[in-house]
Amino acid sequence: MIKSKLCELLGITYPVFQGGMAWISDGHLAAAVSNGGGLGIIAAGNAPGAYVREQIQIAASLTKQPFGVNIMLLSPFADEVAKVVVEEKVAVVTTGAGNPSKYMKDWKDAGIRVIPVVPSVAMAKLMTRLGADALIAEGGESGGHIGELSTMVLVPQVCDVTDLPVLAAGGIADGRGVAAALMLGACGVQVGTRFLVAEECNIHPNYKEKILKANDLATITTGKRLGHPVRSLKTPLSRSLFQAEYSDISDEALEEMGVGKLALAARDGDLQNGCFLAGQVAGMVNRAQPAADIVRELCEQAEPLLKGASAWVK
Ligand code: TUI
Repeated sequence: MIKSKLCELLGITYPVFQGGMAWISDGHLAAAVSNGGGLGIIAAGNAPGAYVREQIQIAASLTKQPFGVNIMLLSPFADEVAKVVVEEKVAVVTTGAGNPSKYMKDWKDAGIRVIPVVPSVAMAKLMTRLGADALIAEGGESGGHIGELSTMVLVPQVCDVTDLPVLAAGGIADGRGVAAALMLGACGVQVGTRFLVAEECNIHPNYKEKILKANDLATITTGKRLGHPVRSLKTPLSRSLFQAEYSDISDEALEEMGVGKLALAARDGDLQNGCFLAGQVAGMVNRAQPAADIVRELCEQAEPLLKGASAWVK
């Protein structure tokens, strides 16, 4: 059984978080992951506080295990959602796409475990100083909004500057990734893309089919010019966003091209105009399963690899 200090800190069986994916990670998926012994996470994305409150209540009705909420800091509703998580007494808050400093004191005073995504060593140091409970070092292999560094180089450098538990994210979809993350110094992982095909993941079937059919080169990064690079599956939309970035179109018009496209993918399965966020591991995700099986399999596959690691040492 794979165990780490993260399991003790949060009262979870397996050191596996399900990434909070905007328009995708709802109360049903989060509860299924938490019931499977990992930490399920509801994504606030760009949604208002009332939606997040509703999803928290759904998850709480479906599981007695702890679960979390991810707050996307670029959201116009971030302040509102930051209050909802306190009122609803959620166990864990993760943050993404920005600096959560201004909320940290309120969350800590409410007894919430605060676990920010850090894309750099500087952010890891700052979050450690401000009292985070753990850190998620997310590399650019991830789907969605990404930083500069890859998981392989980010995780050890973050581990070197903090005593907090570190989770590795980005590029992890099976037990080999889990074992490698632990070797880099992490004591847990966050996985997004593989949970897209979980049976309890309520997205359009076209999205799941695109993931199951994806190969190693199926993703593309767009949005660099606008300062927020985003990784998604190659589609007519993402190819035209990519081309537009190197044209003389204005930043405002480029920004406008991306608005509302996550919902078109997740809710409507619009293969032409949707933005299907996914990590580079999409090519490794070949089977739909219950969320609990994904959590267990990730850890059970890592066990023999870690036990066998001594074979390298002569
Ligand atoms: O947040 C994510 N992934 C996301 S958010 C999202 S919704 C969105 N859609 C369009 C454009 C932008 C966002 C889709 N996927 N992952 C966690 C993450 N956080 N990755 C990178 C960061 C990050 C970046 C900068 C965290 C902190 C940070 O700090 C910058 C600073 O100094 O303020």
